[in-house]
Amino acid sequence: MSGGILVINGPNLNLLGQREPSLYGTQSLAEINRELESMAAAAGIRVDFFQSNHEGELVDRIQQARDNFEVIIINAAALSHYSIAIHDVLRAVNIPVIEVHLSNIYAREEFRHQSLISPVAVGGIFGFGALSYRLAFLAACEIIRK
Ligand code: CA2
Repeated sequence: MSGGILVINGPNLNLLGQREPSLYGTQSLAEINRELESMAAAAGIRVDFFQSNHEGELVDRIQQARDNFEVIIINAAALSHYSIAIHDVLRAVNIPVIEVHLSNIYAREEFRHQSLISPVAVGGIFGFGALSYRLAFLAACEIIRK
């Protein structure tokens, strides 16, 4: 089936809700995804989810998204800051990309201030915890409607 939104999460985000609640909140990734699922159902838009701790698996999944999804929402986690492979594949698939971060990466360590996702994204949302995903989802729905 083609169309819809693919939500991708990178390394360690499977730990959400279990550790570092002051930085990343108390909701698990499954809980965040459930909220996005209800938003998708209300909007009549297909949504699919993928999380991996492995750069190559993320690259494979993004390659497969070509011609199958209208928007990619991605929190590439630490890979955001240094993965040329993810930058390249996002550019190659030619699908609008929305970058998400739970935390405000620009208010943290300097090594988090660079994102290799931003140059290939239509836009990004960071610093609102789990709300960042929901705001990104609304933006994705608008992109699909236009
Ligand atoms: O703020 C974000 O969403 C980040 O993408 C999260 C990444 C971090 O490397 C980025 O700089 C910003 C880290 C994800 C790790 O998530 C954990 C969750 C719970 C416990 C430990 C790590």
